Amino acid sequence: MENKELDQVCKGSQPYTGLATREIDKAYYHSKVKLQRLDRKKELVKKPLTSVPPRYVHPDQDPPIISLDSSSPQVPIIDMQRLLSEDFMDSELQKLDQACREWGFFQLINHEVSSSLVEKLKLETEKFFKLPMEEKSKYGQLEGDVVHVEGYGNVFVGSEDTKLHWRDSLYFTISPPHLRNLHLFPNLPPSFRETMEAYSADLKNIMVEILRQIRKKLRMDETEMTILLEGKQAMGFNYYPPCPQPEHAIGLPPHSDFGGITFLLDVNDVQGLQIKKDGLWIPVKSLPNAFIINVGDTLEILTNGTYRSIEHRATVNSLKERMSIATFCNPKMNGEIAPAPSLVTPRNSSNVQKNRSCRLYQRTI
Ligand SMILES: O=C(O)CCC(=O)C(=O)O
Repeated sequence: MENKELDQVCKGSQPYTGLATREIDKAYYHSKVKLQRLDRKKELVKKPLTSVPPRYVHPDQDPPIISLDSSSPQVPIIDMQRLLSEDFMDSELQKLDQACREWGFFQLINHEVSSSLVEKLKLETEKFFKLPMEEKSKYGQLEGDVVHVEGYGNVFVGSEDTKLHWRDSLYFTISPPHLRNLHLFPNLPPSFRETMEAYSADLKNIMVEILRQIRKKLRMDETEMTILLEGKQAMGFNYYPPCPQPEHAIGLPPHSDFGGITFLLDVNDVQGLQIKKDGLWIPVKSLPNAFIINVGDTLEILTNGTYRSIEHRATVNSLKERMSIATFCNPKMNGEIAPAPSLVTPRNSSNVQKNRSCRLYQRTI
């Protein structure tokens, strides 16, 4: 964005747009932490925002039904080491099965992704979001392209009337490499790229193991997970700035994920994720060194509705910025998403109605 245009936005003579507002969000954040030296742009918005701009207002949000304390219902915890050990695998698999049926979410601990790799990715992520806006804008979403949601921006902005989310995100396909977006991935800072490649490979291994366990538990045929095992992996880096009226804005509105499973990593230990369980919004606090994993629509369909793809949302707060990293294990392109034949019986054939090709599905979400 040109400085002149930005100046007008900051003076309030022009409606907010995604890019300008991000600059304002950033300035708001910086003014909160009392930066010693304000540059020209930040000077213009020295006064922190005291209300949410209209395009960001999401009225009538359901409040979380409970606050987060030790008596709150907790997302089940699955221990990867126990899942792989002779002695405990049956009981742990039973827990995994129950978590996917009843919650659609679980926290995975003892997963063997090295904590140094995870910490490095968190640092690289923070570094990326703290880059000047001009730098980040180089990775901006392309318009008019089927892959336009890839890149840096406010994903899923459909038109000028679309309500915006209190979030910036960097989203792209990382694997298989030939599906990477060439305007984007090779240009990311090299240390960020290398770290995320190593992380993505480790998560792929965990995904393969979890899907293998699920297949075993549900007695699915060998090939019935192929659509996910040969699928593509995408990464979404989320940045939620502090918000002056968190009750009127939303970081990410209620949604379910399209793919097989999603791994969520909390970057800076600030709570924001809420999941809908039995009609109520429940806050989820991630455990140290854990991934929050959820079932996506494709796995719900594949398992003929046995496992549930649960609605979730990201809330924001007035004091702290929040960052998270979502890694999506999506089905392969052109595959047919349908219930696994081994799980369909005359009695349950109508559990899941959806049955369409991935390409069509991806276009219509
Ligand atoms: O940041 C979060 O807590 C949720 C992220 C999420 O749901 C997503 O990226 O799809």
